[in-house]
Amino acid sequence: MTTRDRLRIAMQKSGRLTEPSQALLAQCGLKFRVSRDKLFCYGETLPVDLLLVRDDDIPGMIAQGVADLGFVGRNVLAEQAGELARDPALAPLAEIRALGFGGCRLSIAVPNEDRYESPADLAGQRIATSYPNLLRQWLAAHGVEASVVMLNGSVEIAPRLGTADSICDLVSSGGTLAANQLREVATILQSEAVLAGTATPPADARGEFLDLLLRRLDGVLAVKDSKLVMLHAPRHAVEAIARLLPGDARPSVMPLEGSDDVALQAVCLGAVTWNHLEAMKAAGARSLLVLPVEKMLA
Ligand code: PRT
Ligand code: ZN
Repeated sequence: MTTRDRLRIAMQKSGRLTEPSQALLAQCGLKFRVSRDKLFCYGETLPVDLLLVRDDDIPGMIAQGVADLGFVGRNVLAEQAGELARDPALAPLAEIRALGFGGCRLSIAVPNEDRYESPADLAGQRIATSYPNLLRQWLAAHGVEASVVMLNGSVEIAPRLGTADSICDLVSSGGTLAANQLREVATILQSEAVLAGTATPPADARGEFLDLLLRRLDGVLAVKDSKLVMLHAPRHAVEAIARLLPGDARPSVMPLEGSDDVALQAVCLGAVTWNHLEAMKAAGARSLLVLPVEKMLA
């Protein structure tokens, strides 16, 4: 077991997850000094440092103890975790938190003109993918025998090149599939960015920093889609207005001096739309304000 007195988080050096991962850490109050080679960031506000690497290397680095945590797509973690777990010298991995960005799905897609009614239609096909383990698991679970063609990139052109019959790849908008005349027929995994770590947290000082980081992360994630709604209203209208707040919000009500009106405020989960505001106004609310919420400590 490695021991260190600073926590190390691996994250993607440059890619889709880089900016949102860094923004999340900034919201948790972490600031970093970037090394000259831009591969290491020294934590200035907490003993938490960053390693900037390729996303594919992150699960292995955590399993080897080079990093304690990582921001990585669930697709990458799930693809590698099983294989890494077979090596007794490596620490088993776990998804510690889902982070709510980098959303996508790992799906099977077939040429538009091909018939597909059930997984059995893939029997005997060559399926191109960068996720051979997840694909094989899914095929086995559906009792389908097909051959898996491992490709590291440009998976979606394989059917047109004739190197595969169908594919299994990440999809978000679906634009890339459509541009390649492919149609999504089955989803293997719903993915998003996750905080990955070891199944057992470090037993030394890093465990404390991990707890602190998780408390802050939870405070940020809990209010990520929340808004603070503030308004004035006659006391008798409060109940009706409270029912119109989105997301089962529990408002605080404060008397306004020298008047029968009250001030109401509530943290609402989910979108607060113009329709919500107009309905509350019709119920007697005035001076409505909607503000973003940055962090919360219960
Ligand atoms: O260099 P490095 O190895 O670190 O980066 P990378 O090129 O392997 O990863 P990167 O930055 O492309 O993706 C990092 C992670 O972002 C992935 O592991 C996923 O968890 C997540 N993610 C979210 C996606 C997408 N959305 C996505 N759309 N990863 C890839 N794509 C691809 C998709 O396969 C398609 O080819 O983007 C293309 C556009 O998708 P559509 O459906 O919107 O057209
Ligand atoms: Zn990668």
